[in-house]
Amino acid sequence: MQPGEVWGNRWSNAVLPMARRYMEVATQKQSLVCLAADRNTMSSLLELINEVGPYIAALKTHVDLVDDWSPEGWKALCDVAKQHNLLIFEDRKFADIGKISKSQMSGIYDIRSWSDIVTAHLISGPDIVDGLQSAWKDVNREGGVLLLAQMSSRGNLLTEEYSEKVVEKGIQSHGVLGFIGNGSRPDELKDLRQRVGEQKMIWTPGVNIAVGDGEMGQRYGSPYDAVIAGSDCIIVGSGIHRNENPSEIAKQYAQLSWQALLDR
Ligand code: 5BU
Repeated sequence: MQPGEVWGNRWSNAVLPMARRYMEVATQKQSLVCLAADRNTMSSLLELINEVGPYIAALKTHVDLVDDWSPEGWKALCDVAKQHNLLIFEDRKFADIGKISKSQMSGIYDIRSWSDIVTAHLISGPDIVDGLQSAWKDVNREGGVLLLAQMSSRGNLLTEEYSEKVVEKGIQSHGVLGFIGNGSRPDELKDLRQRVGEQKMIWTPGVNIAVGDGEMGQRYGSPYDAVIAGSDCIIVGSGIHRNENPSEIAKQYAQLSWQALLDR
């Protein structure tokens, strides 16, 4: 199956190369799953990626929560992710002014050199996107920025008015791959998709086959409903990495998400 056949307008309207790359990988793997690999040791991360690599399209990291992080270990992990043909997405949630966000893409973690996608708030204004893209450019790479238009956590302060402004600015910006939407609330997602239109992506955390409240204010909605409502990628963490059989459950999330895209 060709990506254009399943992704329709999202494929034909895509401008940023990273958008097409994601849709190609997702089509090839028949999976819209991004694994939120929130484990604290290099060995358990590696083990997890090797187990579920075939069933996911992207790997989401929090580089600063790993206890035994080292540059060599991280490089090895990224190499394994590439062998599984995964996009690497650092969920850094940059929020500072453009030039500082740019500097934070280097530093000890050197996020610009291995990430394909990063998250950012637009709270400091639109120049943050230029800052992040210019960091990638300095190492001859081009990535995609996902702007937080909504969040999945209870009581978050991203109001509808704020979200509308993020979308209004973000859809005009070349370096923006798309938006983070709240996977736990399909109705909110539908509204977001209407505002975003057909060009940019929506990726959604807060999804789990077991719908309901999670730990510390996290909320979960159905991954199938999220895709039907307009999500292009479901971000699943504990639903996979805390399951006793991560590869089997990742396969189920993959099938669910792919079926939802076909149904959409
Ligand atoms: P979970 O275990 O499926 O709840 O993990 C969710 C992941 O998505 C975790 O890495 C969060 O940092 C991330 N996340 C989120 O849960 N909600 C949000 O609004 C954003 C990111 Br943005």
